[in-house]
Amino acid sequence: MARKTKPVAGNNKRMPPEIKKGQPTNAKTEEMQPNREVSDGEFMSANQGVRINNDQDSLKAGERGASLLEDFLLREKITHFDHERIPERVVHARGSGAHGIFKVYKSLAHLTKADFLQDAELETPVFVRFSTVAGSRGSTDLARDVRGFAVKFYTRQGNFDLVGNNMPIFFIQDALKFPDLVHAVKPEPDNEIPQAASAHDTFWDFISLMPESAHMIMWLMSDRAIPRSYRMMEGFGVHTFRFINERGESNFVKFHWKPLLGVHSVAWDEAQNISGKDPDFHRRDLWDAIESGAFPEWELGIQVVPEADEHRFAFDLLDPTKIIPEELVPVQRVGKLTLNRNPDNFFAETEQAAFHVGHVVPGIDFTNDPLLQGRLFSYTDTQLIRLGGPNFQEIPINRPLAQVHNNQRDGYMRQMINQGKSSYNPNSLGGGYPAQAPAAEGGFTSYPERIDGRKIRARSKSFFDHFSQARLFYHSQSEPERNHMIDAFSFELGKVKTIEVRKRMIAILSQIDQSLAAAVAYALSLSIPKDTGQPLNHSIPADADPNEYQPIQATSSLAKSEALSMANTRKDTIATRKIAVLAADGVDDVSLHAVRADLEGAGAIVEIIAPRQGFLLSESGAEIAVHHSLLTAASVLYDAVYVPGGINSAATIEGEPNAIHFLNEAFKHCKAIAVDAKALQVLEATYFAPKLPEGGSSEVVKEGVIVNADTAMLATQFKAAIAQHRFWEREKPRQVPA
Ligand code: HDE
Repeated sequence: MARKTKPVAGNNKRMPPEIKKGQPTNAKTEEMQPNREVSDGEFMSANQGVRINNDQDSLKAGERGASLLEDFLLREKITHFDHERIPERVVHARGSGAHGIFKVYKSLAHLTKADFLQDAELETPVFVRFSTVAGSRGSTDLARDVRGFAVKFYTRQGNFDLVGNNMPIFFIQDALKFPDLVHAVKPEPDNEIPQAASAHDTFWDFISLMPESAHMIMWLMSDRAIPRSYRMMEGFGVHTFRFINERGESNFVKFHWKPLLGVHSVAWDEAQNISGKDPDFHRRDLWDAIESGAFPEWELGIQVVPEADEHRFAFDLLDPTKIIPEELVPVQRVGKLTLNRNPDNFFAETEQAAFHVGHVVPGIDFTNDPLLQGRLFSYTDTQLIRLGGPNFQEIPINRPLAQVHNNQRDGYMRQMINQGKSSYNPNSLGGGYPAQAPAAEGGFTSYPERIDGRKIRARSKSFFDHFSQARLFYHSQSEPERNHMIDAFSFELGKVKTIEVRKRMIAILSQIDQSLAAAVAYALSLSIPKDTGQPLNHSIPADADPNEYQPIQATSSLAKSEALSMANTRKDTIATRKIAVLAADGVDDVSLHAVRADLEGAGAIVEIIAPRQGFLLSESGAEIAVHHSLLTAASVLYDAVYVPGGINSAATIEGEPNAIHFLNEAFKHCKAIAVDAKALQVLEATYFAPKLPEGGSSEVVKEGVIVNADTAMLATQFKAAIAQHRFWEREKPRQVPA
């Protein structure tokens, strides 16, 4: 290690030699460079720069004496350590972030003057943070929950944050109810149980009294709430926003993110297992994909509604519990987001990232959605407590690439050194600067929406259809997806102890779909309650007429929407899918390598799992590196499994209970399974073997289980099966004891 011999003034301000080996850079990641620290080859120093000679022993009064108060090195180190933690986010505490870039496909000038949406050549740096909502910072990634999908665009006109979720709607219609919702879903206040789970009394108590949550609950009980990967989920801006063009014309817009790998989920039983085997599953998946160069990509989609069409729909565009079905207003794909660089430091970047739905640029504006309006207050407020003061925008990950000049001053941890005497406007001593920018120079002007109304605490009647889109969602699901929802409701309500709450939920479900309500009621040994005329909605102002607040019955103009079912997602790639190969000494070289090469050629990640760590010896005596032993791997961490041939290998795997469990579980979770016909004995040891045709056929393809003696053909069939993601039809018998 090349060490400096003499202290050099300012040596700890030296810029690191390069940003991060092999990682793409962009204007934002380069702008953060002066804040990066690299210790390679450097001496250790205290915070004031003095070099440290002994970092092992505190200063004592004699070798066995008490520590001295004088020990500034001990005090500084311990004090800093004591203050290492900041409050976690009150919601969305658990998350993972990454840097990337965004490019629009072609100019959207006809819709918006936003600078970053004008030029297909322009690359806008972004930082994205994905999150769960309810759990704390250390909770499992695989909770049944909404996922946050927050994107910070560092545009030339300032930061634009699209702070969205992986579901296009929300639980409540008014921000005033947000603290209630969050209190209900968080662990219960007496014993702080359960962590990162909605399956408990307080959540369902609240939901069962709030029919406006019906649509969101359908999404939450669907497989969307247990994504396979952050890279395989959609994102939505949720609220209706506005685009404003140069002529000052406004169009309503809904934002979508469409993942290029398709939208995929895991099974609920699998999610619960992953939570134990690898609670960092999504974080690891995102990190590994970016490190390996398999950069996650999404297309930005927009649904545009001309202002004149504001009242064209049966639902209110301002109601955040409603989607605009894609059949009514198609999603135009207008640009691409690519995540290509992991953060250098989780705390500095991901934890300190401060998103705000109110960070907008000229060309993008708000609507009166009452949820959006409340959010416009909350996000700055929450950073003040979480990041400790009003200068959080100066933290490297938050500071814009656009220049900042204003008369805001001082406060905790101020970094900027404002020169000059004047910190007010108007001023003459500072030459009148900083000057207000005319709109033509990028000065933000709010859309002059006409508003004419009385000051009133009330809700528009147009917000009172709570069930038609909940029904549309349910009816748009494939049969397996509907079954999963029935199971999810039965699970969650099954964890609720208060029978009254269960009953109220059945009453709500019966407003959405009778067969759904009946199936869930059956699982709980309840019946669908007769219509007693009792109010369904309990979220009513004190002096209001309860009838005024009850849901109205409406039918959607659509019976189904294809876009709502994950069954209709793209299934044309196996890129980044993880494939386990169960092998042991004596594995057939061709059977292993040919299939492996084919899968890897298609972008999949293949890992060898053997009885022991280290390496195994193939039939020809070649050493093959082992990724995991059967002890450290689990089927729930893979998308598919392959058993290659080789007499000794097959005999060993057949005799390994963990390997047979691996296959049984992969079958139970409906994954693609391929077995070289020369290893058929392994398959015969599984639980599901009897479901294959008699006689040990050398070619079987059934519900994603492939047996073939011809490895080339096997690889082709296997790839096609993996691209399908899951074979849910296998769930029917539901007999697998894994
Ligand atoms: Fe948030 N939300 N939210 N939210 N939200 C926060 O801000 C809030 C809502 C969303 O990765 C907090 O910095 C209110 C909808 C994401 O850092 C807080 C209301 C949507 C993230 C807050 C909502 C979101 C947050 C907590 C109802 C989807 C994580 C920490 C009016 C469109 C951002 C923070 C990140 C975070 C308030 C509803 C998305 C407390 C009051 C709807 C993705 O300010």
